[in-house]
Amino acid sequence: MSQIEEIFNRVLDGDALGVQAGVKAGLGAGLAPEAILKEGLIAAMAEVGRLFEENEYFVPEMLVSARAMQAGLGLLKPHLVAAGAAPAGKVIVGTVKGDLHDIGKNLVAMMLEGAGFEVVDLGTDVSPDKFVRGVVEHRAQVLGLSALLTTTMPAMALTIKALQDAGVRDQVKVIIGGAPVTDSFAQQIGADGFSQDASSAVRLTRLLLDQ
Ligand code: B1M
Repeated sequence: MSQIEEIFNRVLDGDALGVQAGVKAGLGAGLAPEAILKEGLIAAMAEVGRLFEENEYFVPEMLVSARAMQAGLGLLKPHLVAAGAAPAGKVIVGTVKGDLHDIGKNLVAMMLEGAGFEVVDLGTDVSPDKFVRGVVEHRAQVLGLSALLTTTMPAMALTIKALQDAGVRDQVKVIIGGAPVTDSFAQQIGADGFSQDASSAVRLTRLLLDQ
């Protein structure tokens, strides 16, 4: 079994210590951090989702797998995040109201930090009002919203509406992402952009800020 398969399997088992040992061993053996991330950790979470749909995994299994993935991600972070120079801008990120999924959002935050942005992470289950307060208080140039549930996607539209109602919509670019989110949804709700994954979120942020 390859080291990446080993990491993949340990995530499926929800074995956080095993994942950490696998990531350390993989890095020590010279595996690319991006390969460990994509083919090991992210691929395993996709498989967890498939097993959940097939009723082979239930919420507790999803949760321990998520914890195991986060444990591996913590070790990968310094390898994915290059030391930034002067901040390239300020970005607020958060998972929208009603939604507790944070792994994708954490990855986006990590990649943005790596690209030199100052990131303020408001966490999960963030209300539209809290996003508005965050934008105003931190004078953020970009607001990044994440949603993993089809039922919480409407909270993205409500957040944009709250920015409009507070009179600050034109002070901030809004980007959205998450597994069920699409480009056409972004256009429909008046977001400034959508990205499929964490690295394209960085490209999009740079583009929106003319960098
Ligand atoms: Co949940 N869950 N979950 N879950 N969970 C999904 C999302 C699901 C697709 C599983 C399935 O059925 N196959 C399904 C949603 C179905 C739907 O809405 N259509 C689902 C469900 C149903 C639920 C519950 C309702 C289950 C229940 O209670 N009955 C419940 C809801 C709780 C809530 O939020 N209120 C629930 C709970 C949980 C756990 C808490 C157990 C756990 C989350 C733990 C955590 O995040 N700390 C969990 C997990 C782990 C998953 C799966 C298995 C994995 C998600 C993940 O972390 N993926 C997921 C299945 C799946 O996605 N295949 C599933 C890895 C991560 C790196 O990818 O988050 O997609 P992702 O992020 C990517 C991109 O989407 C993008 O970049 C990231 C990196 O490339 N991206 C952005 C994300 N945000 C972005 C923002 C951007 C740009 C890009 O700009 C700002």
